[in-house]
Amino acid sequence: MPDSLPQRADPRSPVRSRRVTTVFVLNGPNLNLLGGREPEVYGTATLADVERLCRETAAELGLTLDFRQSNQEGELVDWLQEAGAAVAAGAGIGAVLNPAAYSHTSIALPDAIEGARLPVVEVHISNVHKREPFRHHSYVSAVAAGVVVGFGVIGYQLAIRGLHQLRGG
Ligand code: CA2
Repeated sequence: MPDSLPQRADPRSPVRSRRVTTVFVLNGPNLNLLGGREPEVYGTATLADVERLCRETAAELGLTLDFRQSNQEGELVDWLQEAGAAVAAGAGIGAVLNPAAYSHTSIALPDAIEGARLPVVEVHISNVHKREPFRHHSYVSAVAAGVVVGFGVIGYQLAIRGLHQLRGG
């Protein structure tokens, strides 16, 4: 074959199996405080503990974990767009998102998820439906592929597994 012709990837090539596939886990405002106050609502695990749990689950599924937390709505929007671009490029399966209080207030987060065509599983540590009425509605749920609520921090592991299954296992 002449050098000038583009080389097509051989689908049986071992190079394909070396592709890194990322699962993003994105956390919203105040989740950096986990493990401190309100243990009766959120348990005693810290966000670093949650990251360790997610890393274990991602590794079991052969995924690379990209774990982040921000108190800024705009930064979360940027990260959702980044995750969407990774999925479009075949380098990511989607995102597990705990939007925290922005679940109940933000239009920008669901707009970003839809705009980026990002598969998202929404997770809440507490059972928001057992709590104050203002926590019963999430704008994110309408654009999420699935929602995991009330299982404590184990919910993150369930969400990663669910997202992985939804994306074809
Ligand atoms: O249950 C969840 O995961 C929430 O997303 C947590 C948010 C809350 O606004 C949502 O309604 C439900 C709050 C995250 C703040 O976490 C804290 C942890 C310890 C101390 C204070 C806040």
